[in-house]
Amino acid sequence: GLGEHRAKAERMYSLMDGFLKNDPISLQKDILHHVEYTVARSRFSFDDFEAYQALAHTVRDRLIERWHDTHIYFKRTKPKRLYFLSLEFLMGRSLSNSVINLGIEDQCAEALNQLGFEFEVVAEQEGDAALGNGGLARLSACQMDSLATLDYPAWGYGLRYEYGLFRQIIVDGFQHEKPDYWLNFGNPWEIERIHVTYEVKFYGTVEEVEMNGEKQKVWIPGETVEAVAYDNPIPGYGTRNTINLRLWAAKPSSKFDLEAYNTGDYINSVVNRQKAETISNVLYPDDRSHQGKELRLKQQYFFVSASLQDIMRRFKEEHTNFDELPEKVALHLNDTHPSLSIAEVMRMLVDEEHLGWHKAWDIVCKIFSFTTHTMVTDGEKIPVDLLESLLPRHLEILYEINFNFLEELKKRIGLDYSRLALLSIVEEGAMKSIRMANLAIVCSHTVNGVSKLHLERLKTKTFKDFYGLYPEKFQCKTNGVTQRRWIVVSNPGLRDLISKWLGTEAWIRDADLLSGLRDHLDNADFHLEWKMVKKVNKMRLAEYIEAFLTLSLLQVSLDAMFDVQVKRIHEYKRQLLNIFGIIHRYNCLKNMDKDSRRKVVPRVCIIGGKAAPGYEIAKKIIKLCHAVAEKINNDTDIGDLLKVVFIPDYNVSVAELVIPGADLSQHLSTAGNEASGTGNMKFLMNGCLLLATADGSTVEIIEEIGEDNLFLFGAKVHEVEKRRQKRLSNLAPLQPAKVPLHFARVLRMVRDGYFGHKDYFKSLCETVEFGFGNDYYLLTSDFGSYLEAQAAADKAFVNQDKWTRMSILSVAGSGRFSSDRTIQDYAESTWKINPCRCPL
Ligand code: Z16
Repeated sequence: GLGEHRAKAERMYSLMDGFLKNDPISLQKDILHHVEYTVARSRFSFDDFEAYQALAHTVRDRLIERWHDTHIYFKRTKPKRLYFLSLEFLMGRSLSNSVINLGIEDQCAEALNQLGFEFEVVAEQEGDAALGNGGLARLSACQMDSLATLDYPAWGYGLRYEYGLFRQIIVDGFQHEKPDYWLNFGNPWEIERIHVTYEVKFYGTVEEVEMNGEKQKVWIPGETVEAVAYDNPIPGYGTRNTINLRLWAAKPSSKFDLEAYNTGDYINSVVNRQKAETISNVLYPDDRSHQGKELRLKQQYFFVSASLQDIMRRFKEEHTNFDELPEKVALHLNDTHPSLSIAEVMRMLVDEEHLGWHKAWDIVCKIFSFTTHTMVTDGEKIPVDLLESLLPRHLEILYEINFNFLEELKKRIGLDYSRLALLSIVEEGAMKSIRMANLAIVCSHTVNGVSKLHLERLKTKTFKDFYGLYPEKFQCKTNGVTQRRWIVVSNPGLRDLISKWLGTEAWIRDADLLSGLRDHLDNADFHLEWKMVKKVNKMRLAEYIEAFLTLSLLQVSLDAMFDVQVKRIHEYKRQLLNIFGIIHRYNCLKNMDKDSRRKVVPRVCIIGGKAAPGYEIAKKIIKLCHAVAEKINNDTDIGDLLKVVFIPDYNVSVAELVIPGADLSQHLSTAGNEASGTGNMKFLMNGCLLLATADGSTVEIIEEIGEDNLFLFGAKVHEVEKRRQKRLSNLAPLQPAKVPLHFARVLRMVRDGYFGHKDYFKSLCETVEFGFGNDYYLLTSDFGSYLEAQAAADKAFVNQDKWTRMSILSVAGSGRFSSDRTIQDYAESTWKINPCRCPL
């Protein structure tokens, strides 16, 4: 009975001796314990990596305690929960972030010190968790940090890819891809839940059966795979709350290939079991193109099915009536990738729970919300052929959803078939397919854009027709990044400086307080300390560059302006504009006399980023970058005045090093192409000035810091369309006089082989030439304005006082770009969830 239960609990408690302690001595004991019993090394001899492992396990134990308390508390209070569904999470490293959010960084550092280790060195041992491509995936990671910190009862769901995003190796200036087997050295940050498993089914047929006198569809699947849960605790800052990121791995089911066993083909059936594991094997490295591959569809459904079984099981443990689902469950679709969830929830409610279609549809339309991350209309599509064989029942459900939708639509807009065809979830034609965005929009109660400009484009272009139908669905939730990782973890010097001058650390939970830095804008001591912090970060970055590029014995001067462009390589992000600008700068330097050269601001131009393996033009951009670097860096006539560096294998932990060390950062997308951009926010938070177009979230950064506080250039969104049309209506190639002279010269140098590899660069040059690529991204017409912005940056850098003021004002204006603001907005206006703070 109850008494017995209490006695047992008390006995357990006395055995546990309360919670784990966080003083340096206790931490030290735990570290040594893990050295001996987890890592199985001698406590008298272990290296930095083993120290990392032992410390990671020590921290993990503390995370588990809080994780448990949080989930017991959630279970008891039964709040409405948010389920954040995303196929990608770019978590990076966990040690520093966890230690900071747990508030035990000093104690850990001291514990390690006494054992003869240094925290920074130990933390460097950790590899990145890179289960995502770029902005979208890192955004998910920042948002998990904010959800935990703001005490929201949220779960993240994702896939535990065995191979994350490929590692980029540069050989002779060319990108090569190497697999990222991140689990090789173990992963202390996950908890394997061997008992949390679900069967996920594929293929087979749909049959109609009689049930209680009614006809009912049932899916007879042909293949079963098992999903195993791996839990990744996400600690909040300044709270005990620690939420869960649950990632699924595929394992062969005990039912797998039973047939072959029975027929005696033992060896082949064991070999075939491997097929199941390949589902969660590898992350697709294309950040925008959708290829309609079966394995990708399998991944999506595997993820959706396992997550929804888990979510429904939890709901049914706490509630009995599906009418309560919308009050207790919010499902968020991070882009279209998980939108098969819609068909899956319908299938569960109709086929398994036997709700009527309309009742089920009514519920489904109240639980989903959707964020889109793209400006383009040509979104994700799933070929009907693929669905028909892999998920036959889901295809039927999707057809029925579409049929009902179109019937409703006809009542509203009449028999306007061309409009109906545009809005339809099913695309007819040579390759009949399901338009995932249309599905997500029709069924979600909210469709979110990731910046004001993005939302505006969604309303007037991308989803114009849907906006006409459901204007109330369309909302803006401008992206943000977490200041915990992007200042506290990555820039400890700046963290201390900010806290000292604000007189509080409260900005770590409330980024709006950063505006208080404006009070010290004219303080000379503050300026001095500010410049010192940047200098130290530049030194760290310089060391890294020099260590990486030992072959060319590159040295970089700390007096130079560190100018950085790091992000995925894409034509629309215009790394090519940057390189052309560098070549132009080189030409100018070559034509200068000694006297003029003395007045030049030295530059270190740093470029980094991965190209999707199949994206030929992006790969040529990387090669061009190396070819230009080789020419310029080896020109003794140029010396320190200009250096070009390509940083290989750009990822989260490289970003943590590069961003704080940058003076200037470049965000060059042709206006109207970058949905938001989040790199700009990270640089802003680190006191780095922006050189940017008026695109995505930069427009809102300007609202916060003013046009004078960054280097703005290029065509505005409304001008881009006009220029494109003008360019196409020109029947003859642009007259040389009309192609800005400098641009023409730079282009000619690349085309004529000044940097070698003439044939290889031909198609790259053609993207910006008339009659071929037609310069779709308008490099030609933006080049002049780009050079002017660069000149303005040079001029500002000479006046270090002015530069420092701009830098301070950047950080002071970055508060709005905290993901805490984004998440609070989502919670209140989209998900309708409340904080649920676990008591101490
Ligand atoms: C991605 O990272 C983004 C969009 C997309 O369609 C696919 C991927 Cl993998 C990015 C956007 O390009 C970027 O502007 C935005 O800041 C980011 O998603 C987060 O919203």
